[in-house]
Formats: sequence, structure tokens, C-alpha cells
Amino acid sequence: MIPALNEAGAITGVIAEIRAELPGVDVLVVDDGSTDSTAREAGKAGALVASLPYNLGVGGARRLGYRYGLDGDYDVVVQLDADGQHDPKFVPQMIDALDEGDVVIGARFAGVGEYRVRGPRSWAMSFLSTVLSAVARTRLTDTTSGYRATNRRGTALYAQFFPVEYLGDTVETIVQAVRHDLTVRQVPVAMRPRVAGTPSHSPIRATIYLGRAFSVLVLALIRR
Ligand SMILES: Nc1nc2c(ncn2[C@@H]2O[C@H](COP(=O)(O)OP(=O)(O)O)[C@@H](O)[C@H]2O)c(=O)[nH]1
Ligand SMILES: [Mg+2]
Repeated sequence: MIPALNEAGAITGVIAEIRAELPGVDVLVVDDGSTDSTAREAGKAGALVASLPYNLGVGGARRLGYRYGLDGDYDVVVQLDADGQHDPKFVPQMIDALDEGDVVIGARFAGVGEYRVRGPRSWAMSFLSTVLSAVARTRLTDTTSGYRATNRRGTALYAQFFPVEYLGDTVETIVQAVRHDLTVRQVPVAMRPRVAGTPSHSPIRATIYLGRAFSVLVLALIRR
């Protein structure tokens, strides 16, 4: 499941790579009101495309993907980004890890790959990781990663409750899984730079975004 907003420059390559690496899987692109040719390119590349009539945001798009997974009775749903950052070669390891967890995060900063973040953004990310590791009672190094796999239990939860608030799709989903007695695990992955298009956050916005993550985390922890 791939949420996509204006990713015409990258989506074809991402789908081709998934189909080469994981023959036979169904690929769903949730096109969230793109103004470029993302939906058309995705369809040509062989994906199923759900085109939303206007921009719902990453959380709404992902919830749609999980609902599709639940309705279609899929054993596993994998969410990854449309910009080429997530290498599908790690999917088999993530699926193996679903033997021990209901939600598996493809995580940076776990010994594989060269991805580095500096300054306030890095402090914020490590703070979030420390708190969420304690919440989930397992070592989590990359709680904002959008590369994840769920089994049926995880898919069923996220089909029903997937936060659509800003940033809820990363931090709050982990708290939510734990609250519903699901097990969260991670698999180390290497992440790549995006291949085309523009990231949805600049470094400054990313730092602000992580600042807001603290509030989201506190709210998620005190929410019943
Ligand atoms: N459905 C949907 N996807 C989005 C939206 N904004 C970004 N995305 C997608 O979410 C993924 C991650 O976005 P990106 O900008 O790369 O975030 P970053 O990797 O955290 O910098 C990509 O596949 C984007 O196309 C949105 O408003 N709706
Ligand atoms: Mg990205």
C-alpha cells in the first residue's frame, strides 16, 4: 500500500521494483488528490489505484489502504512510500518478523544503512524512540518510519482506528497498537534518498513537526 501525493516522477520505478522483488503481490496506490499524473502512471505500471477526490492526508489514505486489506482478507499489508526511499527487498524480513509481532516497523538507525539525521531533529527522534520503546517494551529506533508491515490483527486495528491527525500516522499508531494488546517489533533497514519530487517537509518543518510529535505523544498516552 503506497500513499502518494504528486509522485509522478518516482511512482513508476517504485511499482516496477516491488513487482520485480515480490512477484505476485497486489500493489495499491492511494492517490490523494495529486495534481500531476501520479494516478495514470501508477495504473500504467500495473498497480490498483484508489483516487481520492481531494486531499485527505497521509493518515486517511493509509486507513483506506488498511480497510482494503481487511476487506480483501489479506494475510499481510505492507505500507511504503511512493518516493523510492523504501527498498522492497526488506519486505520478506519484515514478514518473517510478523511471527513475533503484529506490527513491524522497517527502522533506520538500527545498524543497517548510512541514513543520518543531525541536530534538533535527531534529538527529537531519539527522545521519541526512547519513550516509545518503553511503551512498547521493545527496542524501537525509528518511530517515525512510514515503512511498516501488519498481520491480520494489525490490519484490522488500523482499518478501524488509524489516526488522521497530523503526525498521528507515525507516533500515535504505535501507542494505539500497544493499547490494543498488539505486539510491535522492528527490522533494521537501509533507507535511500527520494528519487524525484519534493519531500512534504523541509528540515525546518521537520523539526517543528517533531516538536509537535511530543504533544501528540503526550495526548496519545493520556487518551483513554
Ligand atoms: N496520501 C497522501 N500521501 C502523501 C501526502 N503527503 C505526502 N504523501 C506521501 O507520503 C509518503 C512520504 O512523504 P515524504 O514527503 O517522502 O515524507 P518524508 O519521507 O517523511 O520526508 C510519500 O509516498 C508521499 O507521496 C498526502 O497528503 N496524502
Ligand atoms: Mg520520503
